[in-house]
Amino acid sequence: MNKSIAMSGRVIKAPENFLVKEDAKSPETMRRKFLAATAAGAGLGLASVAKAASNPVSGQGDPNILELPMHTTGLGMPVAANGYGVPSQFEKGLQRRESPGLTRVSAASVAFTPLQGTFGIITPSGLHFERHHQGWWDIDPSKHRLMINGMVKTPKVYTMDDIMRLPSVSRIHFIECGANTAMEWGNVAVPTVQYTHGMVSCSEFTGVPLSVLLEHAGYDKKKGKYILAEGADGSGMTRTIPLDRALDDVIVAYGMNGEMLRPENGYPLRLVVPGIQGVSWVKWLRRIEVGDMKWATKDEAIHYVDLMPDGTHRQYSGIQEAKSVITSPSGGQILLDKGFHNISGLAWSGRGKIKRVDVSVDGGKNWRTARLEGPILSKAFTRFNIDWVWNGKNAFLQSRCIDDTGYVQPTVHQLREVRGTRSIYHNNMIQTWCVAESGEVSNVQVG
Ligand SMILES: Nc1nc2c(c(=O)[nH]1)N[C@H]1C(S)=C(S)[C@@H](COP(=O)(O)O)O[C@H]1N2
Ligand SMILES: [Mo]
Repeated sequence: MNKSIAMSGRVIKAPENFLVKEDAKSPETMRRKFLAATAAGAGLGLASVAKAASNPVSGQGDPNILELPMHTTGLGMPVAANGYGVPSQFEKGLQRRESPGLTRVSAASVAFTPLQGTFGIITPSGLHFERHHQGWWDIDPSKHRLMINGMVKTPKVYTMDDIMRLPSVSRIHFIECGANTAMEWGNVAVPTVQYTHGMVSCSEFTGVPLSVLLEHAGYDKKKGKYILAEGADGSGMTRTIPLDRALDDVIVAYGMNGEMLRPENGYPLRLVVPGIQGVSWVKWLRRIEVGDMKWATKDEAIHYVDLMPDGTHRQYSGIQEAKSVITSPSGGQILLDKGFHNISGLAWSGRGKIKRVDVSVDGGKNWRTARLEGPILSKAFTRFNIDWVWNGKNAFLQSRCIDDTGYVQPTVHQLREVRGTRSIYHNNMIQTWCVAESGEVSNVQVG
């Protein structure tokens, strides 16, 4: 049981009492076994068995002696012991992680969000995935500038102070790297949902609508068709975005989850392009240019193109189509026992709101509709839950979402029919987790 807890991080936790190490033949263990047997006979659940076998208050030791724990008798920590609060020492296992060997240097890599251990729809900022092409920087905001130029009446240069005086909006949106779930085009060697799906996160972003800045500069309403967004890091990150989209819901953001952006996520300024793949969410944003043609920069001509089955390349395929995944139970976890389990997961669509999520426990033969937890927001994570009583036999867990355009998340075979197998980007197939009779959960591909 200790093993399963270490592997799952947090999701399927045994009651604390089960963590007590025991000598198989000690009188204490014998007595516990006896109590367990009687309790089971009396139809009591496991949790109550555990309680009966240990001190009712401290949860450990002799049940007949009332030993109050230190946290009940002593003086606790003072306020502001952590000027900036940090998670409990018992939650240290929950970390964003780099996939070893994915890239040659860590500065051009990705650290994945541990989706198996987050609740609700907001990704804690410290667990937000990070993807850099040439490392991250902690840029001095007093020196940072944003230029708006190109086909505009008055080119502008803004300081951070200038930007923070302007009207702001706060919106909750997911950001997903186009390469999320890329490994699933091939085999199923990726063990956990952190690595299969962890290049997606969801935060509340605060900033100025790009439309406000474009209006200020007087963009060319007749000839302007696109904008180019440029970052201040050495990767030369430049991305074309259609002007109508730029004027719609794009934000020049400085805030994330109630505070300034984290350096890894583009401090002090990044572009938020709801529904569009992560690469267009240019970090350390320093320039927006208005133009009348697509720029075909390196990150849209060589990279971020989809190789189709007929050998052609699909370009500018930016929208992240509807996708969902079960985060618990998920690969690498172990179910401790048959019986009741809550199946929980996330769904999102780059085109709008999630309308429905169905869940199958038999590899897609039968489906039940899951409960969507509120709020259900456009281009944001939607959390779903559904009850499940596991009979202890092999099970194949899948989730399938439908967005408000009516689009249905495809199976792996449906996706491959259209896209072939040689793509990297935009894999939104239905994910399958196999629950073995041992309770071990692993990544598999079935129809
Ligand atoms: N300037 C700059 N912007 C960038 C990148 C970068 O390397 N440099 N990486 C892009 C990619 S590929 C992704 S997926 C997202 C990741 O954003 P995050 O690190 O906040 O998760 O940032 C995008 N914006
Ligand atoms: Mo990305």
